[in-house]
Amino acid sequence: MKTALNKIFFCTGARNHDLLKVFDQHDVKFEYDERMASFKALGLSKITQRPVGICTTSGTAVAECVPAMLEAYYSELPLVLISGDRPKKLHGTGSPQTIEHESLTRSCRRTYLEIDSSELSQINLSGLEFPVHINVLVDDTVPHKMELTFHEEMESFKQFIAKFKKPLFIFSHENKSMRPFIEKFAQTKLSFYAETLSLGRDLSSIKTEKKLIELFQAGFFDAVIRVGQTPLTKIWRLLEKGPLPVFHFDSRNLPGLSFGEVLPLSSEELSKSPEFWNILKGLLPYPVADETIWLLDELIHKYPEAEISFSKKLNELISEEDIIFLGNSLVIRFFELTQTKNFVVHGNRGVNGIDGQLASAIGLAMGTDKQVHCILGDVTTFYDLSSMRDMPENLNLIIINNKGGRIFDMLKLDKRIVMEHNNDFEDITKGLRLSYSRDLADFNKVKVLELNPSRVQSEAFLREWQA
Ligand SMILES: Cc1ncc(C[n+]2csc(CCOP(=O)(O)OP(=O)(O)O)c2C)c(N)n1
Repeated sequence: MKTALNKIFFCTGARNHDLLKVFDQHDVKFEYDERMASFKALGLSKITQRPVGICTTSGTAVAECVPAMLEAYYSELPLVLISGDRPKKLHGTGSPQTIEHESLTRSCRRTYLEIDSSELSQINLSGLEFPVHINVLVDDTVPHKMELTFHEEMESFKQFIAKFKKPLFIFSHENKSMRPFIEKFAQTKLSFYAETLSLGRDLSSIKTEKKLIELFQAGFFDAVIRVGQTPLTKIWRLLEKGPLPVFHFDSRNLPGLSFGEVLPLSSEELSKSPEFWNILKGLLPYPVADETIWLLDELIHKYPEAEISFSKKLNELISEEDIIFLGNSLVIRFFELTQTKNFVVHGNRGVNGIDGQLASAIGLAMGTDKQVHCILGDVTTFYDLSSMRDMPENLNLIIINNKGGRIFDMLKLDKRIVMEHNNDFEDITKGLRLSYSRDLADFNKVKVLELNPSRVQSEAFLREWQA
């Protein structure tokens, strides 16, 4: 940037990752809690009277900066919030972690700039009125020609289906269980991938995301039909590059992609629609042999201390009677990968923020007599530490402490944003008078169970799994 910032608090995320290079010449401090980081920035700007930056990923991360920006606004302090955002064409579509950033800071900024990532290095802060919010549109997609169309009638689906022979059906999640719909769909013998939050994971005919991606990349499918809200699977991000036509059934009337045909119907409405089931009769079932589950079993035996193996063990230990709350990022992915039981699973997948997850599980537990198991990563747990003071009787917390935001390792991003650490939760939990163990044998006996997967085994597992 033209005017050097006193310091930049860089809050880790995939969306703003590419902006790191702009700050090569700056004093960068890595953070993962935007609320705290922006208050640190505030304190620093107070004492130095010079602009201090906070750079965040998209979604709730931006909202977490609002309290410090408000304080800066009324104290007239030079805070500069730089948010990484999805490209314009994805705004308002419900695409993963995409929300309206501009309106979030309206009451706490004096300058708002919306720029392309290539323009960030040219920004000159002198002369701007503080606090400043710079929203940077980071584009990682290849432009494509497919369109977005909204429909009201099932006839549009009939016309869509008529063009294809091997569509892939993806069932993601809704605010109610999609299981009754998925049970009915399974009888058609058509292949489908049901995510864990659909509550029909165990019924999925395509057993692993690995198989799904293999088939997808081999050109096995000729179209995609999605029922539910924006999916979690990696396919969704691959689809944005436009390789296949997509039909969306989403009661929010959101495509979650920049293209496709949308019909605002929920799985419950589809279940009751004779037309929908009649249309499906025009498709011939195509069997998918899924040998990846054998490989998964083999690797779980070979690497018992790997994170995926811990996930499998938790799957075995948790009763189908209980409720599960899953945090981002690897936690939910690995749980889905190893799930074979009929679980009731919740997660905050509206905009995928890692903030407030333990608090969300606390609220969930307050509304049920059932036992709730909240499984979170270490960074996600640290983000919501103060919630630990108030854990209801029927809630236990399982922390998968893999010593950093390992999702960024998986995505092969800059190592610095993993924020590797050597912390554990033992003293914190004991200080809060919560029973604690690191031994899986104590599952259901302690309030907080911390699991430390072996890094070496986790990496070896993934290497062989992804080969
Ligand atoms: C509020 C917010 N800030 C930042 C992010 C970006 N983000 C996604 S996952 C992640 C790290 C999560 O780490 P951890 O909880 O340890 O889980 P792991 O990646 O190891 O599975 C971050 C910082 C986000 N989703 N939400």
